[in-house]
Amino acid sequence: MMGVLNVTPDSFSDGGSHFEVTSAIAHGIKMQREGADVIDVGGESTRPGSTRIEAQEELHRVLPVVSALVAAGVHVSIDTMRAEVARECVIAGACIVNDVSGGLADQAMYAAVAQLDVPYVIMHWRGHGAVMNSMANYVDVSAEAIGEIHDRLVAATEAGVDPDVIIVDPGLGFAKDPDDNWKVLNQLAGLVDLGYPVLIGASRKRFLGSLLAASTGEPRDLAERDAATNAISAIAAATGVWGVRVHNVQSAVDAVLVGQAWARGRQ
Ligand code: PMM
Repeated sequence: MMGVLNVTPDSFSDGGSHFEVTSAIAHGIKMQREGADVIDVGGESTRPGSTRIEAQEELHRVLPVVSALVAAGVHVSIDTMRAEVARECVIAGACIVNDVSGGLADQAMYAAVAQLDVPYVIMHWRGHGAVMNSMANYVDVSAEAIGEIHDRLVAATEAGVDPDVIIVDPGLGFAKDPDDNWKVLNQLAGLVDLGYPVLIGASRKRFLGSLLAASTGEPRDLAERDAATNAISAIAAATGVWGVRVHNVQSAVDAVLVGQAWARGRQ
C-alpha cells in the first residue's frame, strides 16, 4: 500500500492542500498509521498540461518532507523523473525511486539507480504533461504499453539496474484516454505475467471522474472517487499486483484485503 503525498501547489488530485511542509509530514504519518507501507512523496506535478519546474525547486519541496518522514520512521518513496532528486532523497533515507518516465526523462537516471541500489518503479510513459494527451495513439494499448515497458526493462538492466529491484506500472492516465485506461486494467494479468512486481495508480484519476460524472457531464469531485478507486484496488489485488498507489489509504486497506482473499480462494 503506497500513500500519495504530493507536495505541489497544483497537483490535480490533492490540489495544494499539503503544500505546507508541516501538514505534508503530518499527512504522511497519518497515512502510515492508516496502513500505508510506503509514502510516495512527489514535488513535481505530472498532470496533463502541467509545465516542468526546476530541479532546485523540486528538491526544495520534497527534501524536508522526505527527511522528516524518514526521521519519524516512515518508509518513503520519491516520485521523481530526475536522477539528482532521486539521489538526494535516497541519501536522505528514501527507500524507493518512483520514476513516472521509466528513465526516459533523464538519461542519468539508470546509472543513479544502479548506484543507489534501491527498488525502482518503471512506469509506462510517452511524454511530459504538456504533450502527453496528444500521445494517446494506440492500436492495442495494453500490448503496446507492455512492449514499451519491456523496452525500458531492457534499457535499465543494460545500464546496470539490478532486475530484482524493478517494479513496473502501466501508467494509468499517462498518454491514455479513458477507454485506454480501462483496456489496460482489463488486461492487467498480461503485465503481471511479465514476472515483475506491478504497481497500479488509479486513485482519483480523471477517467474515474468521467466514469462517475453527473448527468450534466460534470466530473465527480476528486474526494468522491475513492469508492471507485477501491473497486480497482480490489480487482488489482486479486489479479496479483504488488501494490496500489492511493490517496485514501484507510478505505483502500479493506479493498486490498478483499482482493487478496479473493485470490487466495482461487488457489
Ligand atoms: N500517477 C501520478 C503520479 N505518480 N506514480 C506511479 N508509479 N504511478 C502512477 O500512476 C502515478 C505516479 C499522478 O497522480 P497524482 O497526481 O494523483 O499523484
